[in-house]
Amino acid sequence: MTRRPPRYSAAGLLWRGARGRDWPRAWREVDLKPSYDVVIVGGGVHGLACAYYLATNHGITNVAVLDKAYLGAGGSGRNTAIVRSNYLTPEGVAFYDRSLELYGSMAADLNINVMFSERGHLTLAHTDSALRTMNWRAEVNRLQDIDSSVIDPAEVKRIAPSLDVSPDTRYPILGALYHPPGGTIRHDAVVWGYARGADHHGVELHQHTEVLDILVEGGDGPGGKGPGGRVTGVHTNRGAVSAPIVINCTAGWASTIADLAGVKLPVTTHPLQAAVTEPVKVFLPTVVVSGSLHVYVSQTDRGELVFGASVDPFATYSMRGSLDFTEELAGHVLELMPSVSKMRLMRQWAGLCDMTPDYSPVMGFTPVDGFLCDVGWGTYGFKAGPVSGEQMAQCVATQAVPELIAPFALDRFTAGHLVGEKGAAAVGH
Ligand code: PYC
Repeated sequence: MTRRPPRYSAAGLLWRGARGRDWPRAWREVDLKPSYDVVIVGGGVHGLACAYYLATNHGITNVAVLDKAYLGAGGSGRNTAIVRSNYLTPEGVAFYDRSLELYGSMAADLNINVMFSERGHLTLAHTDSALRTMNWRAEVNRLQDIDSSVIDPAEVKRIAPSLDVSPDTRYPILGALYHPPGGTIRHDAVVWGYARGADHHGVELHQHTEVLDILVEGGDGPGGKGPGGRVTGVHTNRGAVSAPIVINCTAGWASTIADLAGVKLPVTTHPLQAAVTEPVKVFLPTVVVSGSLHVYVSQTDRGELVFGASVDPFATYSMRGSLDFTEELAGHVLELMPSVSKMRLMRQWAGLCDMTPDYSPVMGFTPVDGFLCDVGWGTYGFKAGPVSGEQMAQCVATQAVPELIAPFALDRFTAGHLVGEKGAAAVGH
């Protein structure tokens, strides 16, 4: 089934807005069927993008996306909406660059205003070793035609005048990696765009549908699960569903969902906190990241500053904000931008990050036939949503691992082929 997303004229939008009703549902609410060709666990950007590309690129529409909460309730709604492709490894650069490309055409592709703002991205270096890493990244980036270069403090000041670049600060800015194509995008619109697009192509979206078990037979582990087994479906709080393919697209619960199939993931889960200020006149034209000071900041079109810091140092599934975080954040932000000292924080939140040993994801097939993973995103998940969906859909449709995600296979941890991406982190670890 293919239905086109509704298109409204400006007059139609005004009329509906003024009446405040008569909006058609963005996606259907349907009964859960007893079987699908593909079940996707997790209704965030990754799961929805995968469903969308299964339907649009490969004509696979008998697909259910299941989420235990609402669409976008997890990492997709709890990030700081930064996108970029200035990674450290050639594998990472190629992969995130495809994501940036898909983000760039998303408004037209999905017919939704995702507010993509290619405002540029500065990663500050405060030490000689940080400057060396920035030069390394710039070299790797440029070899792959990514617009990325190291600039000096005077150029940093020209791009972001509110930064204190004087040499007598506690952490002087020695230079920065400048990546003009990086920027921000409205994260919830991305979720809604993929959800609506997938729905219009016949995919079913089931919110408040929790996966309680993954059904596997013939495996080496307890209950016939684990390596050597074959997936047959899932058990949910709304009943059993059979499916020959189940894809784990969760964040936060990646390892617990994989455990249900008898697959062990090398993942520990840590909260990552963020905060937003009251709105002020726009003064920060670019995204600014300081790995050494553990802070990244951008200004929304409404004028709020959106901040993030390091992942919390303990493993937990709690998503509570903490005073420690706000205190440290405020201290570090003021080192960089003393002029914002009077701004008030409005809100803080946390998302969950599934950290792998090399800070790269786990994508593709697993030792359980029919059970695939798109997980282990650490602090890079949101920016990878579109490309992950596209590539996972291709993996399912062709039953072959696409080149772009081959480096991120689960067996790299036993084969010793790690893809070390810690040096590209905006977030302290
Ligand atoms: O890698 O750019 C990044 C990032 C920002 C916030 C979390 N990760």
